[in-house]
Amino acid sequence: MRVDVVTIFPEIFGGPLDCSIIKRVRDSGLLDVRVHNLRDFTTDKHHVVDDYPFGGGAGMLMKPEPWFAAVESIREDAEPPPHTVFLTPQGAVLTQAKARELAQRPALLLLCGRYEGVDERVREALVDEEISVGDYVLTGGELPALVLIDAVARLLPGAVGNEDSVADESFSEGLIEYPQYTRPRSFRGLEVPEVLLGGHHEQIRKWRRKQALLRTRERRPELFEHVTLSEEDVELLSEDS
Ligand code: 9D3
Repeated sequence: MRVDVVTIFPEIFGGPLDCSIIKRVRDSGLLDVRVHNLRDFTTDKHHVVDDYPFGGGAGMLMKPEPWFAAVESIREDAEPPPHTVFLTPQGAVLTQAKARELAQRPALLLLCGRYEGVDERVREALVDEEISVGDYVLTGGELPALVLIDAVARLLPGAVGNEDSVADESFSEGLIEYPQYTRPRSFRGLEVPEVLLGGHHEQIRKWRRKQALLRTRERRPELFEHVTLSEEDVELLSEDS
């Protein structure tokens, strides 16, 4: 997958994209990320990207011309034509389903806003889809773009370690995780649940499923509402304790 990013803070992207799984996916050639500085597409001496809002109001807006120049330049160069996503608090909240959908695209173009927002004509003319990462206020679209890249990169077919964990995810879809333990089995008087030590795989599977169901009901009732319970699930939930 090819991902182009447009931002006034390209330096934000260096660290996160150069570590861990994303780094590996990039090195393997499955993911090609190119970060572009919006200021490189200005034509004035001071590389100005913002201006006052018509009609007044607090703060500055991003001017349309550099966005049009950047997107048009990237589209000329990018093959195939990228699906263009604007990261904005007004967008639909990113979900795992959306990440899966975006991971199918051969090319994405991510636009990161700053200031109070972007001239509306940028969305109208250049943007296919608007995405938010949640209902809290950030300072711009750069961290959301990194979140999106991270969520998508690990789903790319062939991404290292992809197969097992991604399959596991569709199985536990809509549930939060069961409790997990590693060695030592006793630590400061805190014990690992007996069932996990016995190697009885069917019992372990049922215990984990039950824990995931109980935890989801308790901690994420809005997720639990959407879970389709199997006969076994109903039975697990009706057990004592
Ligand atoms: C406090 C400013 N707000 C006034 C109504 C509007 C506003 C403009 C720009 C709020 C945040 C931002 C910067 N944020 C993003 O560009 C952003 C974002 C976010 O803040 N939260 C979650 N997802 C995203 S995606 C892009």
